[in-house]
Amino acid sequence: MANPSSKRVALITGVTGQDGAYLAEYLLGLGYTVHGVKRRSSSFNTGRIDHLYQDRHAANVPFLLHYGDMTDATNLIRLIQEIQPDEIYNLAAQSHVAVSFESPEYTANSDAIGVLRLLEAIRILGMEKKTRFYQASTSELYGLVQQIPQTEKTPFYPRSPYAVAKLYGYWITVNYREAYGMFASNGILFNHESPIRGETFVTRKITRSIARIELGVENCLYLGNLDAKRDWGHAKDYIEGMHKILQASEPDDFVLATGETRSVREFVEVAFSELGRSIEWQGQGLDEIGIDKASNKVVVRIDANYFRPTEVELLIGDATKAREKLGWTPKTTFAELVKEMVASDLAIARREAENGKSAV
Ligand code: NDP
Ligand code: GDR
Repeated sequence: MANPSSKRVALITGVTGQDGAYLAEYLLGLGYTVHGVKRRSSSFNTGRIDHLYQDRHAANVPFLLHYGDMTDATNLIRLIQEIQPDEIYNLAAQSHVAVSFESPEYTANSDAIGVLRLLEAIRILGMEKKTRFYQASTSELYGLVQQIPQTEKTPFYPRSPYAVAKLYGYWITVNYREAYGMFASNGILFNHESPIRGETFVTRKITRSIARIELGVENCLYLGNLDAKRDWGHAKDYIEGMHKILQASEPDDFVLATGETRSVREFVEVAFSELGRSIEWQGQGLDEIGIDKASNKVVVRIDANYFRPTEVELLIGDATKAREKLGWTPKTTFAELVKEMVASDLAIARREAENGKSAV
């Protein structure tokens, strides 16, 4: 399966996720041959990339999927040997912070040791000089606020098993770069969202739920910490940054962020305002409620289960280095992001209502 033409070959782990889907589409548009690693699942898990898939029996198919798992070194070594990628984008991870408190060992296995498995595979196969490696690092590394805005030089203080696992991933990438001269880079990406964001991350949870409230198929949105602040950008902008990181003249680590921060509470308000609704907050702590002023109905409540044992309260990134060295800047504004997500979830909720799928 070695590269039959001069086309560049990329391997994406986590291709079925939000970023993997956008990145695969972007690289195909640039003329790459793209190989994606997907996990075996008992039900279809390729909904985000089905539109990219072509019959693999046709000649020169540019997009190919392979079964694989970050916890299986033999599988990763074999895939890299067969595919001979010029670029590897390691996006696969148990990426949910709250879930990492429930499954800490699995999270460490996939998100920390998984990175090592890929780097070792490159080394074992003697591909250190051929293959460029991108590691999906995260603003969760900053955790407990040390300084704002956060830059590549800000000290890390991870606050979840997910972030601790990603800390290992970050440093093992740096170490392999320094020890073996590999082109291995970290993108320290702040939160990025889109209409295909996983439904349990807070932005998508909000836009999906308020669309269903609008159609009367759901009554109330249940949330945890409304005061956490995040630097939210659009995933499509961020995957372009990933690609730029691997095209740089030298391997390095880069923050990608918008430089603006907003609370979960503000996200809720802006999302509801897209539907012409205005929210009034009453009460405090676990008893706080959000009331839709027009209907006087309670549309937001607090559920203690959505609080985390340790929280990351404030993230705001400074992407100056990426702007200056890579020419990367985010294009989508916060208002445009929320508008797009609400519109998309409204369309989905309408389709589900028409098909009778959206019982409360
Ligand atoms: P998603 O959760 O949408 O996608 C994660 C992908 O990883 C999915 O394709 C998932 O497969 C796959 N995966 C999970 N575990 C394994 C495993 N053991 N073996 C193989 N594949 C696995 O995440 P995003 O697209 O949002 O994020 C991409 C990467 O970037 C992640 O590493 C995340 O931690 C990181 N990141 C994300 C940010 C964001 O705001 N989105 C910010 C900073 C970093 P399946 O579809 O089968 O579940
Ligand atoms: P995060 O994203 O933890 O930043 O990790 P998430 O959307 O899950 O949480 C953001 C903030 O919202 C608060 N919150 C809730 N979160 C969820 N999921 N559900 C709720 O009901 C809820 N209520 C309040 C959270 O406490 C938190 O403060 C994401 C992931 O994509 C990671 O993989 C990535 O590394 C980071 O972004 C950057």
